[in-house]
Amino acid sequence: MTTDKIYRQSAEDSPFRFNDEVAKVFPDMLRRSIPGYGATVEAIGSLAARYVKAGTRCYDLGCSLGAATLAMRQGIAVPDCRIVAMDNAPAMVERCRTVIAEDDRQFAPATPVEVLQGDIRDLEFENASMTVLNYTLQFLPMADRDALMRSICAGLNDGGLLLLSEKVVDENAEMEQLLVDLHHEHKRRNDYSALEISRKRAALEDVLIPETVAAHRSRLKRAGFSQTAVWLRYFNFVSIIAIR
Ligand code: GEK
Repeated sequence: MTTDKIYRQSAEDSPFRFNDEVAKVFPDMLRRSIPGYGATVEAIGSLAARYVKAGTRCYDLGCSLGAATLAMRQGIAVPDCRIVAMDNAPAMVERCRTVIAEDDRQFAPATPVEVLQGDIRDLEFENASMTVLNYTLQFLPMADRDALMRSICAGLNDGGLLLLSEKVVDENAEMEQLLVDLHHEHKRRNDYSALEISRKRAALEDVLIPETVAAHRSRLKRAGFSQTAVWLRYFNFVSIIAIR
């Protein structure tokens, strides 16, 4: 795994982009930056084993290098399924295709994966039993989030599952400050310097727009999901399951 050193030297203050430099170090970046990321990927496998139905599709939206896709593929216990993985960053898609091809070669898994380059806002969802938005919705303009969620819900079969993970913001300013501090302390323990942490924070400003847990849950309800639950929370990182 290549170590993420992007903000060690970077003097420029350009906004964060999912480019080749980021794609190269991405597994290390997520592992050291998102508390609970590994637990989330593991749960995606367990949920796939429970929720994916024979003859249906699964979607991994903002798939990056395909970590959630691989977890779903390993978890699926029924025949005739297909996973559609999409990302709009060419550097991510290129590497993701290599990762999936290597998995195909080594394990010859039963479930095919199609890796598409494109915007998830343009994707048409159908006959889905499981959809994953693992830390992706937060990068979409606020105005587009409701429509995407409605179309994801409409494309799920009854009883189908959405897993939504997001960085969130707390309603209470004091609690929010504490959670941000704890997250930064976590990053310090994972060998990011204070300068790297503050540079990355500035680069993500206006790129990653977090919402409250309540806002996410009410959007899910508006979109047509019948039940939602927060199954994981680690500082200001949350993972929610929603059933259509
Ligand atoms: C994982 N899910 O490892 N259309 C398609 N892709 C998009 C869009 C869009 N409109 N906006 C952003 N992306 C992954 C991690 S990373 C999370 C997801 C993070 C893509 C973007 O290119 C990037 O690859 C991904 O969403 C977000 O489980 O970096 O914090």
